[in-house]
Amino acid sequence: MLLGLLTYFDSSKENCKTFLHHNKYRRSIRSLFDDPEFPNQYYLINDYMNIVKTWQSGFNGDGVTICINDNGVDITHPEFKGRFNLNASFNFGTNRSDPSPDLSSSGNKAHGTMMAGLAGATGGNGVCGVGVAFKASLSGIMKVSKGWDFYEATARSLSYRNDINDIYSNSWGFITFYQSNIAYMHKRIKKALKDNAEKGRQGRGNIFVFAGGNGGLFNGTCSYNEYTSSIYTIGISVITGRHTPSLQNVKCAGVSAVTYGRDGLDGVDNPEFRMPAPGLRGTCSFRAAASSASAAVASGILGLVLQAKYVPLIFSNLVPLFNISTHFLIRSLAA
Ligand SMILES: [Ca+2]
Repeated sequence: MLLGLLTYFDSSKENCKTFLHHNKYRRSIRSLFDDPEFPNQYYLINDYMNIVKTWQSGFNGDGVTICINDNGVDITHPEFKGRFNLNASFNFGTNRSDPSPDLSSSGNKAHGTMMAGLAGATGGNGVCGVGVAFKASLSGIMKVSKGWDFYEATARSLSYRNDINDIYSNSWGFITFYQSNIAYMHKRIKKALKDNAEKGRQGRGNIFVFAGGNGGLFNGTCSYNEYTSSIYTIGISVITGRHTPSLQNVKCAGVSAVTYGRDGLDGVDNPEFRMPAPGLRGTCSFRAAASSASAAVASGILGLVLQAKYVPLIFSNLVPLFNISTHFLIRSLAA
């Protein structure tokens, strides 16, 4: 680091000025919110995804509803106060609208809560960090539970209140042989995605974001993942704070974009690459990682873009490739 700085300052006076200007800019960004972990949210602070500039243009997700289709969301967390829409939420475990996980038993139940925070945690409340679309409405689906046919429940989860939910954020997938993320999609689920991408949101089309998968260490591919590769979904992979692909990344043509995230192999305490997000019972967690996290960040970005209804933004913010999924995305955004 020191060597890097010396080299930088040694190059020219102009570079030195640029460096100081850049530092001043970053300090000004860090003062935007009083949330204690905001200064550590490198993927927001570094502004490579243009998120801060988009905020400063007046876009924060207001008026957009992002549905976290996951293992439930702890709606009592202060990061969601006043912005959680139970009318657009459903719990397949209880058949009620409250998607909060059952905290009376053990298990990893914070996943959906963290994803909701990455997409839309409140900014400026002095708690934990800031979500990308920090004024979006949030909803949650407790996805699948006992008593439901998996395919039926998944199809319903991707359709629930498609008149209110604009974006369905899906940070889940399948780990199969050789971590290849092979995922068969039942025809009922295919129909739900097609119908909603074409006709949901009063005919403007719902947006479906899916995590690319985390089998990269095992040479996994998402080519056989019908969820990521569907023409009706936006598949998201992850790059790290080192500006390199996560070692967990899977690759395939179905991936529409990457966002900054955290490599799951990095320690949760590494302050350089933290992704603070609400945990259960009012806590602040640093465990969010890999393509789950990047998909949630992408859902937040799409929340900003949907509010802006400014299609060219997506090319600088999110989508480097034009493929048929992007066609449906642009159609939804422009409607
Ligand atoms: Ca906060």
